[in-house]
Amino acid sequence: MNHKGRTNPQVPRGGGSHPGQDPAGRERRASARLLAAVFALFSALLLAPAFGQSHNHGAAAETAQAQPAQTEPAQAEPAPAGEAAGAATASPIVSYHNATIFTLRTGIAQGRMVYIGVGGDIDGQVNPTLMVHEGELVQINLINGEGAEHDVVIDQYAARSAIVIGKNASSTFSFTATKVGEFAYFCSIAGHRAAGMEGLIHVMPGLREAMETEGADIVRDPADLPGPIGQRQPQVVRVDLETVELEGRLDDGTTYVYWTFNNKVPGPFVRVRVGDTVEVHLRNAADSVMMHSVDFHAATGPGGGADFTQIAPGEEAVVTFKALKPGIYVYHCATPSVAHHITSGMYGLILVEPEGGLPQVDREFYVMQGELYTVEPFGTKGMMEMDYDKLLSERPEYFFFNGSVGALTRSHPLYANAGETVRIFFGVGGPNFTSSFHVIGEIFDHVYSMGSVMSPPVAGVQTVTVPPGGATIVDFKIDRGGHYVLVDHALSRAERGLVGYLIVDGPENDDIMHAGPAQDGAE
Ligand SMILES: [Cu+2]
Repeated sequence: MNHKGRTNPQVPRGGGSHPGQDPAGRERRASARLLAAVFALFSALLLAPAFGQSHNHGAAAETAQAQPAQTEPAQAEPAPAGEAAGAATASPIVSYHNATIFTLRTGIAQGRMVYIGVGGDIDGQVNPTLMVHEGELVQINLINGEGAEHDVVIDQYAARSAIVIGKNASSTFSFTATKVGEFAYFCSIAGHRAAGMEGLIHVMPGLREAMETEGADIVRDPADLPGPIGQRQPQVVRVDLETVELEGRLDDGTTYVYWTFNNKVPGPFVRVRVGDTVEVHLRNAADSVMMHSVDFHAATGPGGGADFTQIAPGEEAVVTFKALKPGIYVYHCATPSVAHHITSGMYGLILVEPEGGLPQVDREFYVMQGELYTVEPFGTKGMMEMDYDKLLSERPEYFFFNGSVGALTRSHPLYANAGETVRIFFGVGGPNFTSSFHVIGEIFDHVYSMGSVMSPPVAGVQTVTVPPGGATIVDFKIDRGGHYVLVDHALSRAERGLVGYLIVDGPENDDIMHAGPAQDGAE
């Protein structure tokens, strides 16, 4: 299981595929766009099923090792069509795929012979229109649903399936959609096309990325963190992390291909106590493009674990470390170019509780700040492309909490009640910008400066500075209701997405603050 020291020559070890690093950058960028487009498509099609196979992982990883990364698997070995598109991911053969897959089952609808879509957007549709983009590799699986002989033919591409004979027989074929337009697919068995077995394949011009406006929700809910450990003896704690690349929603109508731990930004909040042994199982999803790894700032040892966890898609690595010092620490991917991996979303926090835990509060939250470097200016619709030059010269377009613009305003504000004590574990993934973290309308009662819980907290703080790769803990009691605003007090960044709400239920007009002049005798 432990792949330490193993290298995979088929997959570039970082750097190689980053656009903009060399004079050939333009061309590479173009291919990266294509790759990204293809990937986006695949993440949509296959991500959910990819999770279902996590238990097969060991075997899948071994098989994937033997697969050249460049193989076009859909052509190399068609998946059994009877399993439908989703199940195709169970085979590592199609893990590096870059095909758009449709599955059609033959059947009868309203007295006519038809094709019926299986899985994905076309599920259940009669003679579905197959939407693809120019240049995409298209794979069509045909399943015989009722027992008569059938096939699928697309004349314009000179593409056709084998004839499927007998119920549940299946066949698969693929072709590259080089011609733009609408073309018929149909059954070539005599009379079947006229009987209803005909549909359209619509090949749209341009890359898919230009059309995509929606993406997966990659936002980590700030309330999504494990509860306090408190009193218990040190033990072995297993941590499962999966590196997943997916097209996610960056803003309304704007997406980006995030690289994540466990599909969200930041990655899962890891909580252990001092003296625990942390056994980290890092799995790189089979449909990843990049190698990934993990560096725990809470660990003592080479690369914080990154030296033992550089893994190719489909692989798994295990590294174990002792949590020697309590504190709040960042973890992040440490595969070159590290800045690229971090900006794309590969960071999270680990809390190593001191013996007995932290003082109790009513609510705890998990917030991390990051910035993103896109070719397109802030506010552009469509799918964003990472800009390596901007990354190197530290000129971000986007700043955000928890992975996207609006993550902590529109989708997941922090909620509390007046009178409660609140704690925010706040970290900066970055990769480059130091945060001047502040909650507008509040004063931090306690700040665990520099993330240290071994030193006494500082009392009564307005704004706390948190460097990239650093974290802090702030506690405060909320005295009254109202909307409070989380910001980096370098407020230009709020205009680029960096803002969050703390919505507090409770009386909003009281003697601590109220509209108008001081009231007689009250103050
Ligand atoms: Cu990575």
